[in-house]
This record gives sequence, structure tokens and C-alpha cells, in this order.
Amino acid sequence: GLTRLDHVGIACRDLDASIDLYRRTYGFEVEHEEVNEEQGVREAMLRINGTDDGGATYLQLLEPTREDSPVAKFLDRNGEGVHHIAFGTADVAGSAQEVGGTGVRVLDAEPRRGTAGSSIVFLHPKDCGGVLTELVQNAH
Ligand code: CMX
Ligand code: CO
Repeated sequence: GLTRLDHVGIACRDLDASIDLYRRTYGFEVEHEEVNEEQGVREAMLRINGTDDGGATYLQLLEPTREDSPVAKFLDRNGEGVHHIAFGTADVAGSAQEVGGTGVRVLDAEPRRGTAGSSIVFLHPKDCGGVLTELVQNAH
């Protein structure tokens, strides 16, 4: 099952400026930064709190690396703001199959590589109450 809110993904135009905003305003610090070329993002993870499944909850700040990426398209349409939410699971393939069985469209036939070697799938926002939703299994 799904055991935590893993992260909220936030689309921004300038990752360094966004990191600075979250540091100045709330005191949150970057735990991890990387480029994920498949997803077309430069990203930073800011740890907010631990969770009772042994994981944690983060803010994921996302800057597009190319104009045809999902985050670039989102910024063109909506400007900066909340892009997606992600639920954590110990078994992303199993969770995707369960959720898919309810009629929700799973956008990835096979899990893809997410932050820090995690495995991720996305669910179609139109089947999730207008919220782009990700399922994530941490690497261990
Ligand atoms: N949240 C809510 N609704 C969204 C959305 C979002 N982030 N992105 C698109 N939509 C809506 C659109 O507004 C559109 O609605 P209307 O038909 O009412 O206008 C509808 O979904 C379909 O839009 P579309 O133009 O057909 O589809 P897009 O080309 O915009 O693609 C999506 C949408 C979700 C399929 C695509 O963004 C995707 O595959 N995302 C998954 C990958 C991703 O987002 N990666 C970046 C994050 C990586 C990470 O978290 O690690
Ligand atoms: Co994400």
C-alpha cells in the first residue's frame, strides 16, 4: 500500500532562486540535488519531516532542462507552482497495478528512474481529481 506523502513537486523557472526562497522563508535545506535527463529536470529535494514507515517527506523543486519537457510545458501554461504530489510505497510495481486496477491510467508501463535511484510511475491527472500523482519506491 501507499504509506507516506513522499513529496510535493513544485515547478520553478530558476532552481537556485527557488532553493533560496525556501531557505530564507522557512529554513529548509537541500538534502539532494541532481539532473534527471529522462524527466527533463534539474531538481532539489528539501527534507521536511520523517515518516512512520522509516521514509521522509520532501519538497521537490523542479526546473526544466529542455523546452519539450513536462515541467516546461506546465510552466508555459500555468507559471510557477505546485506540479504534482507523490505517495511512497515499498512496491511501486504492485501499487501501480493496484491503482491501475481501479481504472486510473498509469502513464509508465514500467517504473522509471526517479530521484536518487528511486523507482517511479505517474498517474494521469484527469483520473486523479486534477492532480498529477506519482508513486515512488526508494532505492535501498
Ligand atoms: N497537474 C494537473 N493537470 C495537468 C498537469 C499537472 N501537472 N499537466 C497537465 N495537466 C492537464 C492539462 O491541463 C490538460 O487538461 P485540459 O485537457 O483540461 O486542458 C490535461 O492534463 C492533458 O494535458 P495534455 O496537454 O494532453 O498533456 P501534457 O502533454 O501536458 O502531459 C502529463 C501531461 C501528465 C501526461 C505529462 O506531464 C506527464 O507525462 N507527466 C509525467 C512526468 C513528469 O511530470 N515528470 C517531471 C517530474 C519528475 C519527478 O517528479 O521526478
Ligand atoms: Co516527483
